[in-house]
Amino acid sequence: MGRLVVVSNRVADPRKTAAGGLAVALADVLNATGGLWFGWSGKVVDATDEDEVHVQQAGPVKLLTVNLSQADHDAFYLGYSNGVLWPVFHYRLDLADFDAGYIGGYRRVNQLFARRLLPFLQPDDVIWVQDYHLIPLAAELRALGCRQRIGFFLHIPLPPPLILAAIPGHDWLVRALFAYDLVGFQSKADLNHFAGYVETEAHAQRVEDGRWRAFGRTVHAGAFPIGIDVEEFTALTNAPEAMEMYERMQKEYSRRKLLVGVDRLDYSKGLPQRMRAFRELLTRHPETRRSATLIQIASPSREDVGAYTDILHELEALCGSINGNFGELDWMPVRYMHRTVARARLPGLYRAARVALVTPLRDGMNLVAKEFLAAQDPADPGVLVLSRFAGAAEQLREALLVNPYDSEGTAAAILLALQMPLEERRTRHAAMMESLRRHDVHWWCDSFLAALGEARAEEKGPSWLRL
Ligand code: GDG
Repeated sequence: MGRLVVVSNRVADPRKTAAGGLAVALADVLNATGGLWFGWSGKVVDATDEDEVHVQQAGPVKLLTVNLSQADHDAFYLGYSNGVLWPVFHYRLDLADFDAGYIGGYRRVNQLFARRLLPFLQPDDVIWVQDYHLIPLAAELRALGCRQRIGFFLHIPLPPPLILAAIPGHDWLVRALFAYDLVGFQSKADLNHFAGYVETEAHAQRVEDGRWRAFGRTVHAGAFPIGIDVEEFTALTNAPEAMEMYERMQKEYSRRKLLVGVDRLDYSKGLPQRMRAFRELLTRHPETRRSATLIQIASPSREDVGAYTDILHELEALCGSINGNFGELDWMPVRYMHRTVARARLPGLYRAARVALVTPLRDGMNLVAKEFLAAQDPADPGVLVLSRFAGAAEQLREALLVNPYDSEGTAAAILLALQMPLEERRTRHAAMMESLRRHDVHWWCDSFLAALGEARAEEKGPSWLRL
């Protein structure tokens, strides 16, 4: 294949494993093709140097970044991406801020990305655009004459048609997807929502399985559930920093069973609901009181978005009240930390836990669930309690699947997890590991790029260019 050009909101150096997930996944193919990675530098500056593209060489890979002006950052990043698309795509219309000014900034930054990237492109490049910040990027590139293959992957869920239709300008957004050759989703549910929307709202024709025709274009769409690099994560688990963390946790909690939750502090992750389920467990099953401790890491995230401050306060109040009501001088039920744990130590924490609570209200995939499984000792593995609303639940059927809105049901599943016999833990873990290995992050990357290599959107006319 030609050179791979990745475009995402933020850029990571694929040589640094601390960058995690996506960077590790893309490193091989970026290195092999001498690729480019283009995105925002993370810097907000005066409008004057917006035209610059910063070029950094990372081995054979070029990292290209642009700065954003304050106004663009506020409208594009805080406003439209995280104030409209993130909440609505996670089914939270109540949290969306449909300020009419945001969409202009969103479009402006996508145009700016297209104009800045264009001079670096070669005719046989394959362009892979990542996530909701950049939905109209292909259409903006096409408007500038770009004819390369362009694929798009949505890391977050796509909501059902009627929820999507609540966004002013939803038709514009979906039309923009038809400028891609291939659109990838995390799950079959998301793909079905796409099909439902384009067939009802845009009167698209399903040409054959996996292809839809509308706006004079035929686009390919499919589900490509993202995975983790199982080998890399196993190596991280066996490295000294993680082992040391594991041993410290084992010693500290030798008399109790450890439950763990690791999430970005985000309202989609269901943290207050999780705390209520844990409180339900302690209330209904007093025998769990001194024998279980929940460690909840809530790593800081998007703190300049209002809804995130609300969730922080709600979570702090719940943890405080659980500890106040149930705590003893020598036992605190919840250890809550609003801090980031070093990536090298995370697997040690996962491995020391008997139970992981991964209970988002909605999640594209959820990689924490997969990392927890990969960090376990197969001879004595912990149990995954997983929300049925995480994309990962389509694959990890042997987890204890819960409805996070149902605190009684979730509490019952946590109890089952705490009491699960060794043999059953092993069987469930082994089955899920097989799925994790089969569909790891390299499979995700290879299968998307192979499908993109075969997908070529047919064009009937230039009407789709008019966004
Ligand atoms: C989006 C979608 C989809 C978390 N806390 C710490 C920490 N993390 C790491 C985890 C994991 C990553 O962050 C979180 O990934 P998730 O998949 O759970 O969730 P999002 O950040 O919301 O990601 C999601 C994903 O994109 C990929 O497509 O699965 O559905 O929402 O890797 O380990 N890492 C460190 N310290 C922490 O405190 N080092």
